[in-house]
Amino acid sequence: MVTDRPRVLSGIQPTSGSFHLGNYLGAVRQWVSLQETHDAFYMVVDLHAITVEQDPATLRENTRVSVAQLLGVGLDPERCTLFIQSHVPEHAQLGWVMNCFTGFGEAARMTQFKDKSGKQGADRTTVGLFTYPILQVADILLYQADQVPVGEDQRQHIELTRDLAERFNSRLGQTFTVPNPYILKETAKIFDLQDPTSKMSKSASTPKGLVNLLDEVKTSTKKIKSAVTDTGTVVSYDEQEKAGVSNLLRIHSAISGRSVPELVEHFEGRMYGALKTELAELYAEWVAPIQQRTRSYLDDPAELDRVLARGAEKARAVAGETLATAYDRIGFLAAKR
Ligand code: ATP
Ligand code: LTN
Repeated sequence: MVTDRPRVLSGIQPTSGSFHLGNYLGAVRQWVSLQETHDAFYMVVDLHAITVEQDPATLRENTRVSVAQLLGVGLDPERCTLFIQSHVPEHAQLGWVMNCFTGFGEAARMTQFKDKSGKQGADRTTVGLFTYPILQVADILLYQADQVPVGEDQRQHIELTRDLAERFNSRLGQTFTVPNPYILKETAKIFDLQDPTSKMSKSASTPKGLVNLLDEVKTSTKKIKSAVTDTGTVVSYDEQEKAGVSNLLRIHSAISGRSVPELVEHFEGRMYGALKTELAELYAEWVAPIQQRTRSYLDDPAELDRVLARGAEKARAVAGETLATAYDRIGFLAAKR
């Protein structure tokens, strides 16, 4: 499809049986709305997933569940291109090229690598985890993406993408679009419900503050109702002094569509319990149809395969063209058929 819409591209890892509320509000929700206005490419990044050890059967299952969930939350294969990263070999190919354009020190400054490798120790850290952001650069540049909808934690990787695109373009001629991050301030960082100073993450030390979209609704509503707040009583927005309450207000606002000031007024004279109970109810109502749609996609593997085959074909058409141009600029001798 030829379109003059700006292009967006993003990816999510199939490293868990369910996306969490941070993934959804920080990134995937924007994917759904951007498919209406942009030429949108979204992928499940299984090559990135193996930067930490994966059990093969679980990876395969989580990849399917990820695709089903993306459809379940509202991605429409008629409106966007949805595919699996490993179905498009150009990612690994351009990834190698980008490795050769990245300084070792430059890669070593990536904070997410430092955090993750620090947690797991040098012996358990793969070289793949080190070059992870460079593969992400290739993901983005292959599609000439104008914008990349992600959460705040990905900002540095998008900066790296910009730097490498500019470096390649200035050395070898205009080849890649220099992308911008698309990060919505209100939902850029959703915090853990038990530790509202840390981002909600599947690798948190305890799952108590993590809301997984596919968990039993009762489990999640319980977590919301026991979210950590503070010793005050007045529902108001203050990221420093009331991190927990502010996080709940932001989540409420994103799901209900009501602004934070409006919610503060709505809860005037009521205590934190009222906010938690209302949010738990709101969440339950919102997530039920998502779970149901996800399940129905999982029950139809043939349809899922069709969506992915079409997605890979559309993605390869774009990625192949960019890779050919990049190879030519680099000076690789063209393979004659
Ligand atoms: P996690 O921290 O749970 O391991 P991740 O960032 O390593 O997640 P993905 O699951 O692939 O990896 O993340 C997908 C998207 O979700 C990214 O755009 C990321 O920025 C976003 N995201 C992850 N956690 C949050 C959060 N707590 N708040 C906002 N956005 C988030
Ligand atoms: N590192 C990202 C996932 C990712 C991505 C991408 C995001 C891989 N490739 C390309 C945007 C564009 C993360 O969310 N952890």
